[in-house]
Amino acid sequence: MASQLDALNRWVDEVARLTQPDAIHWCDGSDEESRALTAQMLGDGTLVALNPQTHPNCYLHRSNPSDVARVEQLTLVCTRNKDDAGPNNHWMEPAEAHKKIDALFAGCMKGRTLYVIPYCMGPIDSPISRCGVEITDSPYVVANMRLLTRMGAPALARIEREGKFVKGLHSVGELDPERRFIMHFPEELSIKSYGSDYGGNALLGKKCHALRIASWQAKSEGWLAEHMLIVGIENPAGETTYVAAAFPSACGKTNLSMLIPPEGYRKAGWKVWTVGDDICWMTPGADGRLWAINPEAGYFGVAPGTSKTTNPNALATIQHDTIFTNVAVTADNQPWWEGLPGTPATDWQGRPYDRANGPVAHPNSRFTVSAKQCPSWSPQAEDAQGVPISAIVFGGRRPSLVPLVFQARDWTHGVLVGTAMVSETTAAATGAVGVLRRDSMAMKPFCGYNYGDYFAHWLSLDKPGATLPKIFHVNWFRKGADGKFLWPGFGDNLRVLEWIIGRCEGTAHAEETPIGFVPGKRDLHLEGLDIDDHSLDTLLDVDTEGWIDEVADIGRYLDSFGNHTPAALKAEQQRVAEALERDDKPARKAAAG
Ligand code: OXD
Ligand code: MN
Repeated sequence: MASQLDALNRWVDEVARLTQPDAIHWCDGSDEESRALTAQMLGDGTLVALNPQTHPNCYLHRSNPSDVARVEQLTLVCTRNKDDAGPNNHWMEPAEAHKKIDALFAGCMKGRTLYVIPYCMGPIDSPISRCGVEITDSPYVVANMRLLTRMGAPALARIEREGKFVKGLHSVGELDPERRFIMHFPEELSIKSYGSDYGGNALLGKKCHALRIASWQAKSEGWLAEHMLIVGIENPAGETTYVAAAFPSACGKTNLSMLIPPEGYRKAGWKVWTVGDDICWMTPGADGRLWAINPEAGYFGVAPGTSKTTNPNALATIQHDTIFTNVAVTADNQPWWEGLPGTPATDWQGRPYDRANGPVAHPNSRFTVSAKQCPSWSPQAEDAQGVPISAIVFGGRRPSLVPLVFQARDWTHGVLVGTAMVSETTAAATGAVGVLRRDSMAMKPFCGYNYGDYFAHWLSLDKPGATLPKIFHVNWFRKGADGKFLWPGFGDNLRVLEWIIGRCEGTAHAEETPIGFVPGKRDLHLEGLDIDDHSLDTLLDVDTEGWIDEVADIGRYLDSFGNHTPAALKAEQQRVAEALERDDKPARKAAAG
C-alpha cells in the first residue's frame, strides 16, 4: 500500500525540481538539529549572539530594512471565484497566480538548502489540531517555526497517519519588495510566499495557515479560526473562566493574555493563566459550548513597550532561549527597546545609536519564544479538547466615542459589534500608522474569504442546543481632551474582566443603553485605583449623537459587502439605529441613578 507520505515526497521532489536547491534537509525538531542550525546562522551573520550571562541562548536577527512587517498589498487570496475572496482581500485568479509566483521560485534555491518543516498547529494529540508542511530556504524560518509550532518528527508521524496537510512553499528570494508575494490557495489548501523573511509573511503556520486557510476550512466545517488571545481568570474560589479576545495586531493581546492582577486582587487570590496570545480555534463541543485551543506553541510578540510595568510576565519569558528580531542592543550586548531601562548602543539596523535616526528598536521589532517559558503559561494549553470559552471580547484603539466596556444584548448583536470594530493601524503592517479603519473581529488582514460570508458564518453558530459565549467590547485606548489615555490599562484591565465574568455569571449589574449593557461607576471594582470621577464618567458615557453617526457608518460598511452581507446583520444594525433615535439619555441616566 502506498504510504501517506508519498504525496509529501512527491511534492518535495516537485518543489526541488522547480527551485533547484543544493541540498534538502528534513527537519526533525531535535535539539541537535537546532544547535547545528544556530551555529550555522551565527557563522554567516544571520544571528548575532546576545549577552550569555544576562540572556543565555538568546540571539538577534536583523532583517533587511525593507522587510520588517506584513505586506497587505502583496498578500493575495486566490480563489477560482473572485467573489469568494471578497472585497476584504486582494485577489488573483489561481492559474495566473501560480504562473506568476512559480516564475519567481524557478531556480531560486540554487546554492541554498531546502528545509522541509512538518508542523502541527495545536496540541499534537488534539482532534482539533491541523498539520502542515512548510518548505523554506530560510534557516531563520526553521528556528522560528520550531518555537511557534509543534515541529518535526511527531508532526510528520501525524501527517503519515492522517495523510492531510496544508502545503506551504516559501523562499526569501532576493528580499526585493518588487519581487514579493504572499499567496493563498484555500481551495488547494496551499500557500506560496516569496521574497520576505518577516514573521507573518514567512512563518507560514501562523497567519497564512492558522488564520487565512483555517478560517476558510472553519467556514465549511462549522468552527471558528480567529485572531484572538485566550486567557483564563482564576477567582479566589479557584474557579477559572476562559475569555477569548480579538484585538488588531500590536494592540495589546500579548499584554492582556499575560496580565498581572493589581495588588488587591493578588492578595485576594486572583490569578491569570495564559493559553494563547494571538490565535484561537474554537469548535462547538458536545455540550453546545465553544471549546478553544491555541494552535501556536510560542509567542511572536511585539518588543517595544514590553516592560516591567506593562508586561512583567513577557519580560520574564524572554530572558533566555529567545530570538529577537530588529531590536536595539546595549553596550553589554543585551536586547533593548523603547520602554526598557538602560541605554542603547546600537540600533535595529546595527548602526551606532543616534536619536536623529528615529526609533532605536524597530516599532515592529519582535521576540520569538516558547510559550512554556511564560510564568503565567496555562498547562490547559496542552488539553486536547481545549478550554471552554465563557466570553468573547472585541476591542480596538479608539481614542474617542467607544466606552471602556459594554456587553452586546445577544449573539446577533455581538456579531454586529465585532463586525463594526475599528482600530488605528499599527507598525505590524507596512503603510501609515494611526489611521482609523474598520477591522471586523480584528480579521481584516487575515480572513481567508469574503467578509460578508464570514459574518454569516458567525451568525450561523447560534443554533438550537448552542450555549454560546457572551460578547463584549472594550476600549483601553480612550483619550481625554489633553490627549492622554483615560484608563490606566495593563493589570487594571482585570477590573473590567471581573465585570465581564460577573455578567457571564449573572452577578454584575449594568445599565441598558442602545449600544448594549454598560457598567455604572459602582458596578466596577475600583478599589486601589487612582482615577478621577470625570475620567470615569467619560469612559462609561454613551454619546447618543456620536453613536447615531457611527451606526449609520456601520450600515454603509455592511453595504460594501453587497448581497454577501447577511440580512439579519443589516436588520440588527437598523434595530440599534432606531434604538439610538429613540434614546432619551437624561431619562436613562436618571433611571440608572
Ligand atoms: C502578528 C500580527 O504578528 O498580527 O501577530 O501581525
Ligand atoms: Mn496577530
